[in-house]
Formats: sequence, C-alpha cells, structure tokens
Amino acid sequence: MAVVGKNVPHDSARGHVSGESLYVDDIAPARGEVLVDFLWSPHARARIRSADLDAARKVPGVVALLTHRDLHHNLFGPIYKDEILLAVDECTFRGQPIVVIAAENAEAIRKARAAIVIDYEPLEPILTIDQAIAAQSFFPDPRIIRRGDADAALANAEHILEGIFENKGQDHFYLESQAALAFPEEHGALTILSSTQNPTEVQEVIAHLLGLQMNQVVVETKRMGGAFGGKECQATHPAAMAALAAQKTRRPARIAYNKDDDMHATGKRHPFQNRYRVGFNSSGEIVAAQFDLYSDGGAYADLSPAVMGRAMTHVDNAYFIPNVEIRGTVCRTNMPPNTAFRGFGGPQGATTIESVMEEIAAVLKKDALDVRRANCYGIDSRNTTPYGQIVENNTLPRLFKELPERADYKRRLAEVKRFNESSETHLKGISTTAVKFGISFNTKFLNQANALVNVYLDGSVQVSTGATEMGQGVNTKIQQVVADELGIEPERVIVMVTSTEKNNNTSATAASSAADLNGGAAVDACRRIRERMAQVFRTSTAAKGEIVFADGQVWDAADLTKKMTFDDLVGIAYRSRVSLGERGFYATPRISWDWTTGGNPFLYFTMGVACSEVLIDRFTGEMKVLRSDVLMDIGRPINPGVDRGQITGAFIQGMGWLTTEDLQYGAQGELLSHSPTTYKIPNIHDLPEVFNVDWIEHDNPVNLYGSKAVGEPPLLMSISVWCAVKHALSFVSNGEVARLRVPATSEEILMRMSHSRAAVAQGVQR
Ligand code: LUZ
Ligand code: MOS
Repeated sequence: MAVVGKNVPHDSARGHVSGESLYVDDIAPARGEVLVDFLWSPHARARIRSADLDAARKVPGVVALLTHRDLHHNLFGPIYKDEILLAVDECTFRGQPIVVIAAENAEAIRKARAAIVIDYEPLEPILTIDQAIAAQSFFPDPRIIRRGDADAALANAEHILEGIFENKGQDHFYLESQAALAFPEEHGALTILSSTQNPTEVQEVIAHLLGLQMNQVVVETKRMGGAFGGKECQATHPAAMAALAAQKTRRPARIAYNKDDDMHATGKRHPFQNRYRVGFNSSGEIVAAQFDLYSDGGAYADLSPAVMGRAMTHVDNAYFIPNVEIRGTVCRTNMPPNTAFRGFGGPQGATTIESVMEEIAAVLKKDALDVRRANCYGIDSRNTTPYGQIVENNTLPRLFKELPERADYKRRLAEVKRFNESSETHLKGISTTAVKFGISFNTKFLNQANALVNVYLDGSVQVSTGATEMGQGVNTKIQQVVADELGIEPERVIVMVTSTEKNNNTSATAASSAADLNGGAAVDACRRIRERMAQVFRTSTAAKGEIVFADGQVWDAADLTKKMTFDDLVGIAYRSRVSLGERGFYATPRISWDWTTGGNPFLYFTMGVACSEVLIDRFTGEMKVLRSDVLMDIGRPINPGVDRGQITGAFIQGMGWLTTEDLQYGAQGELLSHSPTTYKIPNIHDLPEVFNVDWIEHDNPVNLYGSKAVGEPPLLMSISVWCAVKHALSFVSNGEVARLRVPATSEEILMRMSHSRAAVAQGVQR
C-alpha cells in the first residue's frame, strides 16, 4: 500500500474549486482592524524636497500615516543589505513606498492618498540595460566562469557566430496579489499572516525594521494563490507595512495590493541582454564560446546576483562547450527591483544557447536537432560543465533520441519545409530543445530544512515544515512521504500551516526544492519516531526480526504472529512514556560551490527534451502552437498527477514569457501594461492544439524516494516554441540568420518578417 508514487489528490483541490480554501485576505476582519495601503513614488527617480501630511491626517477615518521616521531600521535585503522599505529623501523606482496609510476603510485611504502633498524634484533615471552600461551603473562583483582558452579556440574556429539575445521581463501574475495581516500581541510581539514563500525572511526583516527580537515575531503562511518567485522576497514589503501599522496603532492591520499597484510596485523576471561569440566546426560542433550576460537588477540588489549566477550556470544548458568564458554583470537601474521568477535566470541563460543552436543550423543549413545532438553532454566524456560539475546520471542523449521519435520529428520537419514552399499565407516552424536544470539553491547554506512530526494518541499525525504551499502540491508530497515512512494511510496525516513558531530558520520555498528538502527533513523525523516505536514493539512482543511498518500495521518480519495496529502501538508507546514527536533535519549532501574554483553547486539535474511546431500568419504575425511534445526525466514522481500539473503549467507559463507577455513602459519608466487588459498571459486558447506530456522511467538515487524536483525545469521546455518561431523565420530571412527577441509577440514576428521582405524587395544587404 505504498502511497508514494500514487495520485493522492492535492490537499487543497476541493477547497480551491469550492472556495473553501482561505487566502490571507479571505480571513474575516478582526475587531478594530485597520486597512493598510501605501503612497508610492510616481517617479522612477526623484528627490523628495518636502512631504506635507497634515491635510491627509485630517481625513476622517485615517488612523495613522507612517513614514521612514516610524521605523527602527529601514535597511534590509536578502544578499546585500541595500534596500529601504520607505523612501527617505530620494525615490529610486516608480512604485516605491513612501507613506504607509492605516485607515478605517478604503474610502479614507483613497482620500488620504490624494491629500498627501509631496514636492518631488525629478532626476534623470536609468531605465534600460543600455543606459546602465553607458553610465557604468552596476551592482558589485561582476562574475566570471572560465574553462580552457576561448580566445585561442575562437581564433582557430572554422565558423564564428556573433549576436545579442535580448529578453524582456515577466510579471508573476499570481492570482492572489501580495497580502498580509498583522496582529499585535502581548508585550509588543506580533503575529503576521503572510502570503509569502519565505516566512523566515518576513519574520527576520520585520523584527529588524521594527526593533524586535525574532522570537517576538511569528509568521504563518497557510497557502498562496500562486507566487512563482514573486513572493520569495517581495512579500516582505507588504507584511512589513502591515506590521508597522499594527505596532503603531495597536490594532490588527490588513494589506492586500490591488492588481494594478501590485504590477506597478513589484519586481519582475529579469530582462537580460546576452552577447555571444561562438566558434564551431562544419559539423556544427561548438569549439568555443564567450557569453557576456547583462541583467537589469532594478533599484536594489534583491536576489539579482543569485539570479545571474543561475543564468551563468545555465547558459550551457544541455551542451558541452570545451573552451568557454561566461561573464555576468547585474545593472543597477531605476526599475522596481527585479526578483526571483520560476527558473531564476535559468530560462534567460538556456534560451540564449538554444537560440545559438538554431543560428548554427541556419548558417550550416543543417537540421538544428543534429546540431544539438552533436553538442549534447555525453555520458562518459564531454560531460563536465563549465563550472566543473560532472553531469551524472545523464539522460539527455536518451531523451534526445526518444522524444523526436515519439514526436515524429523528421517527417514533420520535411512537412514544414514543403508547407513553407507552397503556402503564401502562412509559415510553419518546428524545433526540438532541451533542458538541464540544476537542483539546489546556488547559495549553499540555503540547502537545509527542518520538520516537526507529531503522532497523536489515536495514531493520527501532524507534520509541520518550512515549506509553503502555493498550489504546487508540496503539502501533498510531504503527506505521502510521511504516510509511507510510518506505514499508515495518507488520510491519517495532515500537513499543518507553515509557521515560524514550529519551524525556525527555514529557507524560502524556492529553487524547485521544497519537497526535496522538507520531505527529507520529515523522513528524518519519521525514521527516528519509528525507531523508538520499533523498540517498544520489541519490548512488548519479544520480537526478534526486522520490525515492519505498513498498511497501518506493525509486525515482526521473522514472526508474523507478532503483529498489532499502528494505533495500538502508539498507545503502548505513550503508556511506556516514549516520545511520539520528533524534529527532523536535512542538509543537502555533496554540494560545494566557490566562484573562483567552481565545484558542484547542484545535487542533480532535472532534464527534458521538447518539440514544438508553430503556424504563423504571414500577414499579421499571429502565431499558434500546433503541437508540443514534452519528455522529461523527473526521476520517480512522488505524485505523478501533481507533477503532470507542474510540467503543463510551467510550459504554458514559459510560453507566455516567450510569446505574448509584453511589458510596455512609457518614456519615464511608467508601466503601461499593468492589468490583464493590456498584459496578455496565456489562456486556454493558447494551449498547443496537440500537447503530449510524458516522462521516462528513471531512478534518481540521490534524492527523496528517487524523485526529482519539477517546479521550474519544465518552464524551459517552452523554449521549443520560441525556437520554432525562429525556425519559421529562417525560411524568410533571405539567407541571413533570423534574429528574434523575447517575447516573440505577433508584432515582433511581423516586424521580423517585414524586415526580411523589405530586404528582399530592395535587395538590401544586411
Ligand atoms: N532562490 C535562491 C532560487 O535563492 N537561489 C536559487 O538558486 C534559486 N533557484 C531557483 C529559484 N529560486
Ligand atoms: Mo523561486 S524562482 O521563488 O523558486
């Protein structure tokens, strides 16, 4: 009756569709509660000459107006402590909070906001990577990864390709906007209900900003309505504003951003500008490459250096590059601080080299799949990454063989060519791309977790970990693992609300690794409880063999007459005064990392290969995905249904970034596309018409029950869609390498096609 590997329903599945699941802002107002909101900077960069709050204070219903002066400290940040919560004398991005408003109702907040008078002196902002490079506005410590001699190998290469890959950002578009509820407790303590991936960070920052000890702040997270990285750091700001209001007014305080403010004020996926020089031979094999990556970090560092680190360790993606040089520079601009977003720089790195693969194929007039296969990481050789980690347990060659067969790639490629020769109205493209995603936080110390397992007198079990549930099903996976460890039904196990009171010093639920880390900690706790219970069983039955826990029973493997229910054994253990609670711990083994010497930043890699075919309207640039096939190595899934959902959802979310989600800004950096009417996330009609999602049977012996992390890696499978567009464009590019930006919106595609048509018409040499 093993539970791991079964489709146990998501623990919130019913609640999500019935509306029973509570999100922070669904919790009924407490007596005396104040509503909290904030006035944000309308300028990307401006000096605050003066602020007059007198008129706003007199607005009926206003309870408090709070500024940086009301904070004990104003400085925080996950990597560098460079970020301020409330602007002091200069605003450094549009959307930056300046005044926190606490009021009896929304009407009073609206009037107070209008009555605040701030005299700004607008300053010249830096709004783009180009402007940042021109001004040399960078965060500290540009990084470099180097192997072999790229310069020399490039000098001798048969072919050289140069280009720039550029991508725009992406809004997280979680359905539940940022929200928090703060309650004042006795002796100045606070309890915060926060929609955060990182309760510990919220606890730490609030304690610091408000002058409390961490043990005076309890942060609880029941669930999030989506997060995608957008609540790894930036849920902290609303929680801190609510906490400040609760501390100062001594009343419960609630904040919930509206969608527009959320889109204006929070950071996004990082825009990147990646320059590359690639040398290859006439069979398409890369002999050397130089990558110079620039990201837009925004006004504060946030997680940008770590995101850049992941971009740099994913620009190789599935491909071996013998001589390589990878530089990474994070630009400081006056945009909202860009932050974690599912994939965390990985997509920006991997799309760059997948784009290069299409370009090499175009130059050599080869099938891009053959080029990719020629460069794919090997099993016994050509298997070391630029940073020195060996790609162990490498299933990429197998995936590169099996997926194209399943997708009937060769035949369809020929069909695409025939179609493009005959159709005057449409264009098709097809591409097969890969993913190799490193699993582990690239900051070593974050790879730890603890878990609390309590067995109650009736044999039912509560588990608490630092993992937060954002719809991804981590609670269900932990429930399954605990059920199997104790040999009981999953219905006997409940995963409790995440709280800093039960689990201390936890890492963000991030890097796809929450089930790995927290599941590992829960296993540790269960095994120690089981060991004690087994000892009780031996004492009370004189059992001599191995003690088995399964099917809700406990028995002696050497003598099946010695058997009792798990519940009865719990009762005996309790009466024998044996502890039935345990705290487990997990620290990822084998990992090491150093920017100068390299190392093994990742415990293992999640891998996959995908093939997509697109149809483009030659007159409008409108694009449809005709078919996508995805084949992954996700180890042995703990919950196949949950994992299928993750692969499907991540693929579609990645498609959104790559094809339709177009962040548009005005001349002063004002976000113009700040609602669903102007920002196009994928909907049901954008699904590939044929969409096959599958995985291979393959064990991952280094991780929990042979499983692999699945949250982020499949997002990179959607790169096949973007590359299929690029492939389509190669048919109309007049012999030139087709360039394409992210997102490849209809406008972008149309522009690229028109450019080629104009070039053909005028005989222009580009
Ligand atoms: N967060 C982080 C992440 O702090 N380090 C990481 O490596 C990471 N990777 C993916 C997503 N979030
Ligand atoms: Mo993340 S991008 O919060 O795993």
